[in-house]
Amino acid sequence: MTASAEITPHVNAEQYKLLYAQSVKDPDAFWGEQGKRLDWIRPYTRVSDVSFAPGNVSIRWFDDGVLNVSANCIDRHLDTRGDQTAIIWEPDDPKDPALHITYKDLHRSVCKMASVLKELGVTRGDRVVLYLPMIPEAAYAMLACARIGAIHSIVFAGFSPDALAARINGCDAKVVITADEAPRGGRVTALKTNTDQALLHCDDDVKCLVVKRTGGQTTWTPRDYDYNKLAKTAADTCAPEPMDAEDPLFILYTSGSTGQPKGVVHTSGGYLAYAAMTHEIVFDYHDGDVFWCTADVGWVTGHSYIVYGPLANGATTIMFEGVPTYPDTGRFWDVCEKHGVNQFYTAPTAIRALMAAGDDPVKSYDLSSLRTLGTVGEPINPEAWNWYNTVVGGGRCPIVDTWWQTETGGHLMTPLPGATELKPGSAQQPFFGITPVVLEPTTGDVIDGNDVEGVLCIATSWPGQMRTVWGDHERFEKTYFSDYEGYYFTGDGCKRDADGDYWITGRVDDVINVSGHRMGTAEVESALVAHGRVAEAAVVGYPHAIKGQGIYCYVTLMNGEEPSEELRQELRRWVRTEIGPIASPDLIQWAPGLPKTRSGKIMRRILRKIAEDDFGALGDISTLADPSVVEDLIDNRMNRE
Ligand code: 6R9
Repeated sequence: MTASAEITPHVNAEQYKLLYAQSVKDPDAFWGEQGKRLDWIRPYTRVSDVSFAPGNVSIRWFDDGVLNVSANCIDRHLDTRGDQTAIIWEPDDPKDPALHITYKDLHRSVCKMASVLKELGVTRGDRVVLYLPMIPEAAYAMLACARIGAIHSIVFAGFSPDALAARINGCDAKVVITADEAPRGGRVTALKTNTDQALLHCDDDVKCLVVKRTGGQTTWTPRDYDYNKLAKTAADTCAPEPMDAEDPLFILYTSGSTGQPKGVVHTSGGYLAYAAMTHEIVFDYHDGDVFWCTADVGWVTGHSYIVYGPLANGATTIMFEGVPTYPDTGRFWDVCEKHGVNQFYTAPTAIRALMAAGDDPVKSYDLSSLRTLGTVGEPINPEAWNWYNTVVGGGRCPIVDTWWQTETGGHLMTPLPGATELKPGSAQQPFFGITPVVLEPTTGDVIDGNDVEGVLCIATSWPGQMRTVWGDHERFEKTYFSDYEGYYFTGDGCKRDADGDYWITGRVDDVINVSGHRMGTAEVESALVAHGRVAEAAVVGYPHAIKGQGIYCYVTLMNGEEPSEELRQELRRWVRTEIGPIASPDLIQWAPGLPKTRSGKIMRRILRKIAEDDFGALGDISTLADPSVVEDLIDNRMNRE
């Protein structure tokens, strides 16, 4: 399929090949040049200093350079585009006016927020947790932290008080920034009330800065500060703090296959250069374009492609507070038409949900401004891809299926508009400087050649790579560098087809992907067993038409407890409060016993097959302690409709 939109791509097919070859042959020369995208207070003389060696993993880029991320996203644009819109804020309710925030406005608001944070005692290196709706203040707060050298850690506003408390404590935050309430899809979440609950489990000296969003009633405690009041008198200038390239910019918690979520750490220079470059090249962004990434800033996609990448490039970026289906299923297209969106970036789960609403809601809007479409978060099925291509893109707009992770800071594999012959469902080719390798899962041997399948690792570093797990470098090494020595292990499986194009096949670990949100099955299990009536639980993913994967739970109750529909509902509610609505179980099957090996290990492979309705292919069950358990589970499996 050929991309045919009226684009003047930054790279064509030949240039891609040539530049890619250069980028992997001499990465320091390549990235040394790309680092110049940024303004440096003190230019770097060293480009990379990297070791993936077990016991000694260390990743440093541009490490003697000094810069400030907020100055790169704001100040350096003031002379040339001070009056250009930096952020278009589109509120939840389309009847409310959108805000057009210029680079000058942004500078002023970020300086005010930075001054307020300083007044609260926040200094370089301190951690600040953001628990905010998708409002401009979320971007102000991110950039204000960057301006004064504080490290932000955003907690998605859909997470529960418990999850928030764990993240505040996990990074010893000095301040939590929240809002009174978060409107979304016509409903409101009481963020401040959630924060109050969370703070009951945190140190008394954690301060809470409250932004007004709805004006809804909040209770004020001695640790609370009213942002809007403080901002009135706060200085509207604030000198950007000179930061080392390797000073942390942010922490973002993400789920893994074991234990509680870990704090992924990204640093300043390399991350920003990588976010800026991928934003420009992958979306074929050009000066003057209006760019829209529909993600929430609580996820890495929002960090890199709502805030840091676009603003570093001096773009106009849209921040959308709402959901795709409110007030109706035409909302995305309404916003595209209203603001003349040129690049549109969303998740397959949203595309599938909107596809189910039919073509009419799309066709009633003028989408002729669109040039590039993007997807992220999970594999996209060809049916959804084709609908996106023909109905939304009118067959004119290349689709970039961008594969990447919280850990990678920016896109690692993706087609490039105008340079790649597109294949629905394939992430296709590595971005510049990225060296994917396919390994044999058990031996770790590199599988060369095409038409092969295995686990996906990356052989060499790139500037946007995470540097460590906050407070636990050992966990970083163990999670990403110990299974396959000398490589960064992505946790994903992949195929390389006969043409050498890559197809991500999904996680090979116990991580599931629900509506593009990463979830460790272990997290849901530990929430379930924390309930007094549950003895044991095993959680797996199963194919779900809209969400990609649904959450299937096998629950063994305590002796004497009787299964009931009420208990099922209660457990659902329980998990929602323990983790958040995104972790809500779709199906709960009562399991008198779970299939275990003689050494007591739950055989998830079998549970996965049953959840997938694929129990004809259970494989070897000879190591089970009690094979009859499996028959019972098959007989009582849940209807997936
Ligand atoms: C950016 C983001 C990462 C996991 C990743 C993979 C899946 C993301 C994908 C994709 C197939 C794509 N994933 N993009 N799978 N095609 N285009 O999503 O980060 O939340 O950390 O999730 O998402 O399994 O390992 P994160």
